[in-house]
Amino acid sequence: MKPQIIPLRVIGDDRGSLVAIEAEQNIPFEIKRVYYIFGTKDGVERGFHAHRNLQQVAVAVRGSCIMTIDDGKEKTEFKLDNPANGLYINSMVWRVMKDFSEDCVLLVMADQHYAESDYIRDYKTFLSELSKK
Ligand code: T46
Repeated sequence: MKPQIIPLRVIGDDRGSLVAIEAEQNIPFEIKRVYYIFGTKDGVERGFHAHRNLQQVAVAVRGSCIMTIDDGKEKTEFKLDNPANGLYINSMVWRVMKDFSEDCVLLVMADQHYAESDYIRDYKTFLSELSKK
């Protein structure tokens, strides 16, 4: 599956809104880890890596940011600014995050535990590993 926005159903009533995220239902994998990025300083860019095996879904549960996904051939920019949208991020894509609003809370669900060995933090290595796939 390519990087894409997954719409998350909003259950709303006169009290407000609720979104339920369920592994292998509206998220296409079993969730092993959840983390969130917040308090990002003005002008900061994060990411600059790919993952060898990891799949993730990212949701801006508050505020907004831009996530650029580069598959080695083309770059696609996704604006994450809606808690009812998840961005599915497959393995072997380079990601850069920027333009975080001051209030941005980016929630990320992952299908693997944290492992630094899964990261490719050098762009040339990323392209080289991609060409061997
Ligand atoms: C990704 C984007 C969207 C941990 O110890 N455990 C964790 O689960 C994570 C995610 C990170 N860390 C450590 C590793 C670094 O020492 O936290 C530090 C910051 O991580 P990093 O510089 O990789 O953060 P970002 O924002 O560049 O990337 C993160 C995720 O690491 C990455 O998987 O896809 O968010």
